[in-house]
Amino acid sequence: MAKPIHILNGPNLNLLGTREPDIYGAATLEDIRTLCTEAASDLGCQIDFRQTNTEGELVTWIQDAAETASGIVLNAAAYTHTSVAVLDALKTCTVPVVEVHLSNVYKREPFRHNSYVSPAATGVICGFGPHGYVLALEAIAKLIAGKQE
Ligand code: CA2
Repeated sequence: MAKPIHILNGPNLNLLGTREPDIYGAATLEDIRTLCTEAASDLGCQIDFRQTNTEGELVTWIQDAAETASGIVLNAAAYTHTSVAVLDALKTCTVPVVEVHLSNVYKREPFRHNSYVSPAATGVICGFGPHGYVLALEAIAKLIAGKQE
């Protein structure tokens, strides 16, 4: 049985769909979970979809995923721009890591232009809303399939 792709979401993403629809759209995190479940089914892979508001929990999940996942889709939310701990945890991962942001962070405030995740990520997707998660799953599925060839 292939390992699942872990989809890890950081702080405040549980509020999606309730506030700031002009920036983040109307979809809730549950809508994104459903979208990812459907995309994973089409791609023939399993997912483990989670959200946390705490930095330590996110770090622990990244450490766990390094052992138990075939790849990581990570929207670290605000920790993207602040967390050396998240970067250090990602550096221990040998599986593909795709950094995802719903919004185009480069069109926003300058403090969102720096990412502690990007130096440890295989690739970055931002600005495509929830569809970015599907693009990230497709990218990881392709990388995993390429390794098996
Ligand atoms: O665009 C993204 O996906 C972000 O990772 C979202 C983070 C933000 O700090 C990053 O710069 C970009 C914020 C997530 C908070 O989401 C909320 C949604 C609704 C209401 C309040 C916050």
